[in-house]
Amino acid sequence: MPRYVLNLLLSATLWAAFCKNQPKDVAPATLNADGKQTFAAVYGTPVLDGSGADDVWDASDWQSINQVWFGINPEANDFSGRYKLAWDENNLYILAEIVDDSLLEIYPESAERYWDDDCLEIFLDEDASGGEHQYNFNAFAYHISLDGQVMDMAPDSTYRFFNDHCLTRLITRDKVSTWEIAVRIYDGAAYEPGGENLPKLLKSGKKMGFSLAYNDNDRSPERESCIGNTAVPGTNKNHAWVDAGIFGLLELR
Ligand SMILES: [Ca+2]
Ligand SMILES: [Ca+2]
Ligand SMILES: [Ca+2]
Ligand SMILES: [Ca+2]
Repeated sequence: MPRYVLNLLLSATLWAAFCKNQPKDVAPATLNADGKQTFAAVYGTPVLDGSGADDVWDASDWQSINQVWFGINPEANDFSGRYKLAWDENNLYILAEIVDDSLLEIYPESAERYWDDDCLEIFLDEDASGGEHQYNFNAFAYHISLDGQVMDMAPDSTYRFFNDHCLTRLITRDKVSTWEIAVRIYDGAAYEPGGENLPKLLKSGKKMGFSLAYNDNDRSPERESCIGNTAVPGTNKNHAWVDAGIFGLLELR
């Protein structure tokens, strides 16, 4: 059997292992010939107000956040999530709708253990190179806290704020939080911490490595689950924070 058919079968099997929080009105996952999950962002500029009432969001399909990367497989009222993607010349835009029964921030104003607070994680590999990115900028792993702070690890293995990379408006009504985020895209190979880094101008047809996840903590010092948008093969699924090779492939349409 050709390798790409095996890859497709493997990915389809992984994808079938949905967690319990599969929303009903999301588009099915699409895979390319290498078995890599693919995503598309539509062109347009939303008003960044924490509401999805924008023409560009009407033109974009919901995608699911339903792959258990770490911890428990949550019930739908504990966690469920879906998102849309858009872009213009200046930003990638993410609209994420997250159901979480308890919003928790136990490490406020701290860059320590930020992944154990409720937070959205955006993984971006600007040149889709894949590869290791734990202590370099080959790819960014932005952890966005409930108060909009953005954290990732720097080459000196400390945690740093990257608040100017992602601008977030978050509105929570009852148990539903709507995150509307503008993400600036940087050339990781040229990125200097504290330097004069200019975001890239984006064009139609550009491809980037991309994944999205939510860390859910409701009641304890540690998160109970991390749920991603990308099917990860193997037993260690909590690997996006180290390996850009498991990201999906995003195309700007
Ligand atoms: Ca909006
Ligand atoms: Ca929860
Ligand atoms: Ca890269
Ligand atoms: Ca929570």
